[in-house]
Amino acid sequence: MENQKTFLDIDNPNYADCKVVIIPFGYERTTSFLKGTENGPKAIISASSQLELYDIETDSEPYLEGIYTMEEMADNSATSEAAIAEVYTIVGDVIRDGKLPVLLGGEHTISIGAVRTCKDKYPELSVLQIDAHADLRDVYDDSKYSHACVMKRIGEITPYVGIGIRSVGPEEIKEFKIKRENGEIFTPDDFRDLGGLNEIIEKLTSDVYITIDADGFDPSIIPGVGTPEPEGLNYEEILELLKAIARERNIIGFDFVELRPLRGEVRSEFAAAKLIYKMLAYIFQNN
Ligand SMILES: [Mn+2]
Repeated sequence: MENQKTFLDIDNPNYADCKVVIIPFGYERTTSFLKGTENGPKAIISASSQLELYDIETDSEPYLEGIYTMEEMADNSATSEAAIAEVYTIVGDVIRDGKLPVLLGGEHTISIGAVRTCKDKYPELSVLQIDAHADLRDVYDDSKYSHACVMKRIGEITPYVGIGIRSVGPEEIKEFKIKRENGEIFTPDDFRDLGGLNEIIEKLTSDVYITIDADGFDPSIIPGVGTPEPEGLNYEEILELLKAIARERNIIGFDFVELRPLRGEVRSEFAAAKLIYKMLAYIFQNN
């Protein structure tokens, strides 16, 4: 793509000098309700040009760590399995280069490839999921790699904890209840009833990959999603959780998926871009 914008609209530094790699991967094929997540990465990157480079809370300028933005590489004619394999390779290369991958979707399916490759390098991997949906279906629309099956597949790779879950289908109820009972899934109410965040952090191993589905947030904060489920987590709640994990654990990569930009309404992508930059501030503050 010619003259593609970079995250924060900064000139791409030399790849070798960067600690962070932004990977735009707007793959969209199995989305259930409303299309448009293929434009998520472009919208987030475009909105990021309006961010200030200084973060007040951490008194830092995270971009000084070096942020490299790759070109968009998703091919929507590819099967889900092929897209997952492509993400596996791209994220794997970034991890092996000792850098932090930040994957932008696209539909949630792509996170499977990222988790698989992180698990290769970090056998003690665990995953934190922020999402409105349990995504625990074994098969959806005849596919085991639908975005509605993503946490079922990820759970087969490595342990995970899901936060913000408030939408569960009949075929997911049994597993949802077991995981909720075990403290591996928290509804927004469960999350708010916790005395602190330790109960979540204790479930996470030393090396953590974070997958953020935009619909985990309340739709008043991020309305640009396919299924804007009410009663989501607010921005401050998610920031507090991410800050605590960055302090207590080694975050080895993260993704932000399922954002569906709305015409004439930049709130969603701006909140996403700011959250991503905040994550970088928290991660490098603790390194
Ligand atoms: Mn979701």
